[in-house]
Amino acid sequence: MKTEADHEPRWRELRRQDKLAGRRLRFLPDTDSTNQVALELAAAGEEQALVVAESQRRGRGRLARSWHSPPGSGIYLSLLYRPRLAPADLAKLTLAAGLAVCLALEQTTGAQPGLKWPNDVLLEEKKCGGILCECRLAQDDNAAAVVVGIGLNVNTEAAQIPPELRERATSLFLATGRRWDRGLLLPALVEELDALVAELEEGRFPAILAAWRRRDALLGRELNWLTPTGTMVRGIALGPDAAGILHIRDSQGRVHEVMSGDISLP
Ligand code: BT5
Repeated sequence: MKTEADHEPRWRELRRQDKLAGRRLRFLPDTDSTNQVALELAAAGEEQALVVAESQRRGRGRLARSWHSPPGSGIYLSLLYRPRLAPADLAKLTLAAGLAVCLALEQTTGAQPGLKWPNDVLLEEKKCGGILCECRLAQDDNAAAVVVGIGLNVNTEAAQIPPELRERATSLFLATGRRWDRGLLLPALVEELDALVAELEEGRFPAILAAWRRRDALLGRELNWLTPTGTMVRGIALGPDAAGILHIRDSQGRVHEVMSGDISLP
């Protein structure tokens, strides 16, 4: 069996580094949640932060869900920004982060990931990554903070995926049949995300949306939307609109704006 030393020389180097992309890099062998650490740094007044963990005990997803974060195989990353964006732009930031993951994967591995609104990154129709954006309102002299959390299954083997997720989850290793150096992917992720956050601040969401839509794995497909009130709506995905909100058209031709709730393929 190949050891980490064989296939991840850059990752080992990175773990010893204290800087990446012009910021201090906090590399934690294990933590509850990198998003939690970044939010605490925001509360302590840090302007920006970059937190990476080898494993998480309580990696979190949206709506109190969890993110399975075993050691030695995934990237668990949180970036703290204080962007010049309105609170309503948070949905756009989630889409921008998903696109950043796709661009980083495409450039470093040649893989062709898809996106599932609002925050899933897919390989071969299965989830390999997820985004969780959390914010902290402006306080005292500090501008509002946004933490962008990214979880990505890189060298995860099937046995490391909990049985109940195996049908729906995959990793870069499982999809491409080879192992990847997370130390190559991580800088690419940070670089792409920084670039897209800057684009958002410049009001260039339309360009981000266009690139997102080219990777939309749901576009034109029939799906189920479980609304926040618990009703199921079946419709055709029309893609996200200029505000980042998904539209779906039901069989009566009615168009619904999906702001929250869960989307699944029938
Ligand atoms: C997400 O939530 O997909 C956001 C995941 C964000 C994780 C990162 S890791 C770094 C940072 N620090 C944190 O604490 N979090 C962020 P959501 O759309 O709610 O999806 C969660 C669902 O995905 C779970 O309920 C499972 O069904 C599935 N899931 C959990 N772990 C998975 C994994 N490793 N791979 C694929 N699917 C997973």
